[in-house]
Amino acid sequence: MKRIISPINSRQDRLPPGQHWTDRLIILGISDPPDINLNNYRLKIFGEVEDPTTLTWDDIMDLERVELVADFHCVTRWSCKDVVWQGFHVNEIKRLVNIKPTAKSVMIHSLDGYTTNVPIEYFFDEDVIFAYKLFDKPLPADNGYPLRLIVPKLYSWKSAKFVKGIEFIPEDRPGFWEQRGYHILGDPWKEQRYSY
Ligand SMILES: Nc1nc2c(c(=O)[nH]1)N[C@H]1C(S)=C(S)[C@@H](COP(=O)(O)O)O[C@H]1N2
Ligand SMILES: [Mo]
Repeated sequence: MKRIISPINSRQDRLPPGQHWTDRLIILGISDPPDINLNNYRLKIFGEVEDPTTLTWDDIMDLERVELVADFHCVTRWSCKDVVWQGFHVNEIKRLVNIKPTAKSVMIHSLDGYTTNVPIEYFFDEDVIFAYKLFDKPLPADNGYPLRLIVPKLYSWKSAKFVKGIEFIPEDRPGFWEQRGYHILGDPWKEQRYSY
């Protein structure tokens, strides 16, 4: 299996300003985790793409598996070192749907009603994956079962849990927390916490 170590882990300023290390992921979500039956689970990929598609869980299991080791930085100031995820790399999506040149950003849709936006150049990055395992075990319900986006270079509200849809959009627009005062991008090293 291919192993990716996020380049953020080897930064000289590994801990972003205003953060402190914790020894585990702290569960933060807008509601309880949704009930999931993998037989009915579908991942919809749509928007500014040539070939929109809907994947079943079996389709997802057929995608090449990668391991990602990455620090995790929450805007509420805790950070967790070397979290180990497994899943598929975002480049698999390029192969599946043919992204149109008009796609400038991605809106992630989750089963709990959560959404978050990630500009296309941050989405298609070497260390961005959709994870279904955490520390070698199936992703726990609270951490995003069955599928979760991981974007190590941005604050972890961008790492959407319970993903059900990937929408390519022609213009960046705010998701759930971004509409409620969080920064539109969220770079931890620039302390882009809030939009005011
Ligand atoms: N679908 C969904 N994803 C979400 C959230 C949420 O409420 N719903 N909260 C975000 C926030 S603010 C954080 S800090 C992380 C927390 O991840 P964890 O619970 O695995 O530690 O999930 C992010 N992803
Ligand atoms: Mo967060």
